Amino acid sequence: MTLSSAGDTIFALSSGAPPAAIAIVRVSGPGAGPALAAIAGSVPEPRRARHAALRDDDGALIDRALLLWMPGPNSATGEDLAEFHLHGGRAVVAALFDRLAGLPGLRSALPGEFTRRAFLHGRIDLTEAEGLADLLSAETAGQHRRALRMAEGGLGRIIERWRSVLLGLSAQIEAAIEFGESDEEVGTAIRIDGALAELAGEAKALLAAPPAERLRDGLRIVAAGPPNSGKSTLINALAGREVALATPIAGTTRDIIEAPVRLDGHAILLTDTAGLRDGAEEVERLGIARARNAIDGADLILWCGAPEDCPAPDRSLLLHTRADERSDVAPVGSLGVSIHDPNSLIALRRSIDAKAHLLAGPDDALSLNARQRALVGTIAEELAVASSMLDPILQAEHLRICRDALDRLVGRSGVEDMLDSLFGRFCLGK
Ligand SMILES: Nc1nc2c(ncn2[C@@H]2O[C@H](COP(=O)(O)OP(=O)(O)OP(=O)(O)O)[C@@H](O)[C@H]2O)c(=O)[nH]1
Ligand SMILES: [Mg+2]
Repeated sequence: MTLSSAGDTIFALSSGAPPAAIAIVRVSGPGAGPALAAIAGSVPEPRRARHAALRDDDGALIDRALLLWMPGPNSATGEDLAEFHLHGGRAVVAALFDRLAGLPGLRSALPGEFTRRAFLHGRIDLTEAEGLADLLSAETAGQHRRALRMAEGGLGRIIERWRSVLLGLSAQIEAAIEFGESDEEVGTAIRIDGALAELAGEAKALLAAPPAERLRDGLRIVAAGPPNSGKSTLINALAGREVALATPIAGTTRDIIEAPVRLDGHAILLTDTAGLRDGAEEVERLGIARARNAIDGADLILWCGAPEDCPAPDRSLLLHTRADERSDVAPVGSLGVSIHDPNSLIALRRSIDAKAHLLAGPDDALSLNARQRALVGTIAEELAVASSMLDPILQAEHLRICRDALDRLVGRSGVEDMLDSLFGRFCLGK
């Protein structure tokens, strides 16, 4: 998709689906001012709300509405921008749409096109656009706060600081290359090494934060263990509904069963798996292979088997399931749970909540998505390599690669291929 942002003017309903109390229609591009003049008689004072009658081309009244006029480049999109706040009835909105579509150079916007224009005009960088996309889809308080931090330029500002430090260091290296070795330059090299190591440390710290996908798509919590250990029953209890079949027959669950739930404010993807055992028949074996994959990809495993058999103790909560029926007591470090003992389920939820808090990290942390992590990873590596190099020419080359990765991070270069998929995530009118 190629979009010319000069020349054409876009419009869309930016508020929720009608009918609603108020509908907000945005118009962005060079035709926004003429559209206001044509429909409302004149263009209002910039950035001041004005009440006016909206009229069709034959003078018929469409609605009385509040108008906003935000001339570019100091507008959300960086272009001339008009907003109509009208009554949110379907026919009212449809009439305004017809009127706008009849004006020369105006067309309906594509999903995310307003934000895309804001990015193309440098009003926001790519990390802020990514944060906005997450903000629009945020459902939990944690997702909201992280997305807001990104949308407000939390990462963009760090990148800008790194850029200016790197530019300064590159200049020092260039000078060292030009003037050759001397005692003074040895001093410069040490200063540069220290600064590079410091930046590399910052990059590594960013990478250590929980990935954004974990918060966006939910923590993956997987119930696993031997057949008949009560995994499906547990998943049903946690989900609060019958997600999976639970029967006394060992090998009931064959496939992966996923249930997105909200537990104490955390978005969680609960996963039930086939019981692990040797010598199962073909279909069950396929299910067990899937169970092992789910265990590998889990953020947290609810392990329902013997503690010594747990495949990943560092990512597991050890559970002593069906506790009411057993004569043995829960071993140290295991939590006894019984479906018939509400207190044990409350204790389980508390343990899950504590783990989820740890996995999600503090609410004010910056969470990087896969694209951002790959680039920050490159930066951390290149900085480490550069600081270990003695040859300033090679050092300069590694710093150039770092600067290139920084440009990609904020969308200054090499991002054409991902813009469609990013802005396609936005709703119409954003
Ligand atoms: N008394 C008692 N019975 C339980 C408890 N949890 C599960 N059960 C019973 O144990 C049997 C097996 O439970 P499931 O949840 O199907 O076990 P599973 O681990 O999913 O089994 P597979 O899918 O075969 O691997 C069922 O009859 C459950 O009703 C419990 O805490 N107490
Ligand atoms: Mg089961």
